[in-house]
Amino acid sequence: METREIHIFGVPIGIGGGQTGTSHGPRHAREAGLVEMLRAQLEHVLVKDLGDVVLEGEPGRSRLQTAAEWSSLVRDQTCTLARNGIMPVVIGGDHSLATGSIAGVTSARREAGHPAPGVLWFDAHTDINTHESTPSGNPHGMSAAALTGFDVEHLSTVVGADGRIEPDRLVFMGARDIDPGEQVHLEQAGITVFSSEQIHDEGIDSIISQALEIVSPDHEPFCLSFDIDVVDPEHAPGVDTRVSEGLDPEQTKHALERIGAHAPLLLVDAVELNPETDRDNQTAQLLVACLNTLLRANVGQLLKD
Ligand SMILES: [Mn+2]
Repeated sequence: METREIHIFGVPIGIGGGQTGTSHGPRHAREAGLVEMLRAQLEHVLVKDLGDVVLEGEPGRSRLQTAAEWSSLVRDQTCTLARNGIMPVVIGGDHSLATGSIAGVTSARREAGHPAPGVLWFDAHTDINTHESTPSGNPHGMSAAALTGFDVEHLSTVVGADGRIEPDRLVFMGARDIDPGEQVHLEQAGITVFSSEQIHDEGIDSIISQALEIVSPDHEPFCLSFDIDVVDPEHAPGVDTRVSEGLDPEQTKHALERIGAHAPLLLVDAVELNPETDRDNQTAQLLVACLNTLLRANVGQLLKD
């Protein structure tokens, strides 16, 4: 049988968030057994750990410019992997890195004659502020804005025309902390948001079916950007920005299992793990378990592709 490859790399960036502890996320995820678990659990898949992408010499530039420089490195890496038919699994680090990871894969898909892929974005937030609308100034809240064509200083340059995604093929899952300016952007762009409240009311299965119908209607390959703060802080305290009323771990894993079984994944981001706010490695272990569930379910799809 043919072998597929998944390459993991870390992006120890914290400057895009409100705290800098997420820069230790990649190390923390590896210490929780990420690489060993995937190697043991994924059959017919070669799992490689490429180590971390590292930006040299940060001081002296703005946070947005620095975040954009990190994302530019990430973009080069995911673009090269996608061109070679390899699935990048990107471990953060703060969520600003998704600007680069998604733009890289999207540009590689366009280059190969495919449309921009759909993107499923798990997050307590919608990360769709610009530098004008943001209340916090944090670049990790602007990645989705740059990717969908809003003008964000420095980050939009990383995305470029070929890295841009289609707003009507982007879906947010589990959002529950949306700034007023973000609400305006979501409506302007026509982006679908399934809030955590809707998920609790309607049930995860119904919502996942609706979300997959938008990001991958004919089982086309798509991208997953997974911010662990989508899970309730009671179960995932180790994040930058805790927001209550989140998903529970079982709901989350069930959703990921269905996503993995639906279509081949082009990219997985796993971001915002902050060991400085974690409790007994609970969040790191949950993140590793989530990735394991997702990718085990995706193996059959990858081998079919
Ligand atoms: Mn996020």
